[in-house]
Amino acid sequence: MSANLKGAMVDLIDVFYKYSGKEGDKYTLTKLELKNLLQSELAEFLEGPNDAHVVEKIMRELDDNKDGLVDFQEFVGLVAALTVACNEFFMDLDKCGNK
Ligand SMILES: [Ca+2]
Repeated sequence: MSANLKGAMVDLIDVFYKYSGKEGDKYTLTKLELKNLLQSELAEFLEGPNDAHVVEKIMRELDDNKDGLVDFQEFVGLVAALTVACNEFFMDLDKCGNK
């Protein structure tokens, strides 16, 4: 797998619009669209993504401007937080000499 930042950025945009275009405004995620995205793309990162309360909680945390929708900027906040968490996880592994 080749890694490049530009490709990762394009992928991030592609993934967002793949889900945001399903219903309502195609530039924002509704709660249902967010739920589908979390279940399909990030199930292994999230505890109980099938749980309605979990989706509700994530939605509330992401929805900075409180309009009941998650726009791309709000979505990127989630991805950045998860990426930082992943990085810390791998740095810990490194410390343990498991890498
Ligand atoms: Ca919003």
